[in-house]
Amino acid sequence: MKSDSSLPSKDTTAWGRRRFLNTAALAGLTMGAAACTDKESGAANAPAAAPAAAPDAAHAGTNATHLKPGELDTYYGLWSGGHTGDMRVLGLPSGRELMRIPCFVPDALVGWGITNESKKIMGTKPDGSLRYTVGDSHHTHASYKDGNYDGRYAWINDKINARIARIRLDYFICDKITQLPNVQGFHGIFPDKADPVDPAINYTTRVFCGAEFSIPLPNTGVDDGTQYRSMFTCVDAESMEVRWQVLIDGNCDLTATSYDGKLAATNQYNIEMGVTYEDMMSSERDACLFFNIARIEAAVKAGKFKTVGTSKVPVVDGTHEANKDPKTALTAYVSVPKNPHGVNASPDGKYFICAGKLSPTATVIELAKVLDWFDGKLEKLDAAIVAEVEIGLGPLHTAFDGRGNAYTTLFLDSQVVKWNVDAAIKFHAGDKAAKYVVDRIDVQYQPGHLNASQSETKAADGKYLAVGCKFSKDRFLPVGPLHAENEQLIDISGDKMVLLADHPVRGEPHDFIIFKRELLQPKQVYSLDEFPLAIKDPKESGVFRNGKKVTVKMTSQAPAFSLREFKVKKGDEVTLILTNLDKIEDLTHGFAIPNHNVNFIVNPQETASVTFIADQPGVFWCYCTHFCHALHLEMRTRMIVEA
Ligand code: RUQ
Ligand code: CUA
Ligand code: CA
Repeated sequence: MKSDSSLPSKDTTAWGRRRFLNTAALAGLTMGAAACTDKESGAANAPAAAPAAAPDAAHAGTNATHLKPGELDTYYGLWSGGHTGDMRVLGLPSGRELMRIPCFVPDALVGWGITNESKKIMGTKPDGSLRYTVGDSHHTHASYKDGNYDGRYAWINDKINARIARIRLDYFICDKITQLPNVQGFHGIFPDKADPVDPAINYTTRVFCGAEFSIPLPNTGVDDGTQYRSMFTCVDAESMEVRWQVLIDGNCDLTATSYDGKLAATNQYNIEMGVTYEDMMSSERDACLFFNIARIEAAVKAGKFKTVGTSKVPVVDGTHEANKDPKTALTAYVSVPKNPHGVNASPDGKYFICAGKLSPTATVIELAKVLDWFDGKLEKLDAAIVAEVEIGLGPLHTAFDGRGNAYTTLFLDSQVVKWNVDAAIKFHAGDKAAKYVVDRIDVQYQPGHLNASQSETKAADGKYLAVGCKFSKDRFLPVGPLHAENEQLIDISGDKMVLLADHPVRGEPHDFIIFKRELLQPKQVYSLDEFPLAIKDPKESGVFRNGKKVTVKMTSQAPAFSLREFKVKKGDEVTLILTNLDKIEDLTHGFAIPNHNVNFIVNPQETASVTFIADQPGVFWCYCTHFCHALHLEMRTRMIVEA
């Protein structure tokens, strides 16, 4: 990586960058077009790459992203936090980060992984310590009603430990985490948008999870590469329990769901089930694998399942071999060029679009035709492919504007390409005059995910597009070897895309969603009744001993804790319960105990508890860590540990 040096270089022409990545980053990967690809495509006769232009005042407005002091954003963005295992909340179009909601990894601000309540959600070992302290979140999606976000929940994945976390969008907190059994590399995640059978259920009740890695099942230490499998998992949106799993061929990458609730899909690489790198690339085409949700649930109900290992979760057989008869098939393997990436549902409800990654194409699959195949009305499943067109090098993910256009990231070209889905279908059908590529814009650099405002809802509004660029190189002040990633904002309201802003983000967010702020009604003060341990009156405060176990009950009201001091004995197991009785919005207190690894906050009307061993005699000033009052520094209490 020498050529792209550590110094902010001026020598960063688009061609230089592309050559660099084409030769270095994917060295050894073939970029040839796969079979069944439309060649002399609209890509060739498309408009040349637009320069990263200054905002076009006509439809962008020079200050579109600059809010005046006190002005509020019009969109929420929910960003995956990557390695920090949290969900980040952004305001758009400003791009300001408003909140981080910890899920998979401890967080020192709120005491996530410190309080008993958060540890219970995160999961602990028998000795009470956290089961996991690392995470790798990629994808975040929210619950639906009537094809739009309903503001109840969002979900986020942890790839490392196959965990799915749920966020309550009323309080912006993680309230449940479930570890999926018998899978590794849990990657794609998508809630359903309706029930496949009951039309009254027009909202999310399931979340689908794709596992990327194949493993021996059960994974008991016997290594036989021919026996590796992965699974597609359904989690109940309310209980967060695993409902069922489907045994499949290939590795799941991303996940998409239809608006009618009937179909879910995962795009797959490694349909050939290779274990080594070369084997994973051996076949010309992989698959977009469709799941017939109603049939799978009927099979589970009828007892046509097995279980794997110690898990009780029903597992149905979705392998290619077992699902050749469309009339009974639970799954359908629609072919796509090999090693594809993202699959995205168009907001008109008609198509799933798979990006080619190694193939310079996007594949458009018509959902009605997939359903026809399941009904025995379509002879060849691949006839559901209504377009497979060239769009540029390294296509990864697709977003939509609600006006019939798709926007796909081109990792190798460092561009976003805007293309028209209907025109692509016409071109594929033989109308070679159909110009489906509408516009291209350079982004900085190597984009992965992108998403447009309301893109994955029926209310796609075609205003803003955010692009998660994996490399930022020269776009920010140099800060050593680790570079920020560059989340860029693009105005897509006009014919031509207009780059509006760069935003540095800590690695590595991957995916995100953007939606209108009216769709959320967050609460800013808790209710005491949400917490079973709440201390509702300062008079209930005190030290309560039961052998070596001591419970300390305390309340906070600015600028004081209800106890000026409390006494315990060396060796006691102390559980400290703190209720914040302040009712005023924004009046958060913190509680830190020196030398005991304790620090957490309590928001207005919140109760939290910690348990620790008072293992050293002495006086310890427990102090409020959250600036709350003119006398915040005086807001303290003493823990006296008697020898
Ligand atoms: S993946 S950069 Cu983890 Cu979402 Cu496509
Ligand atoms: Cu309470 Cu600072
Ligand atoms: Ca492959």
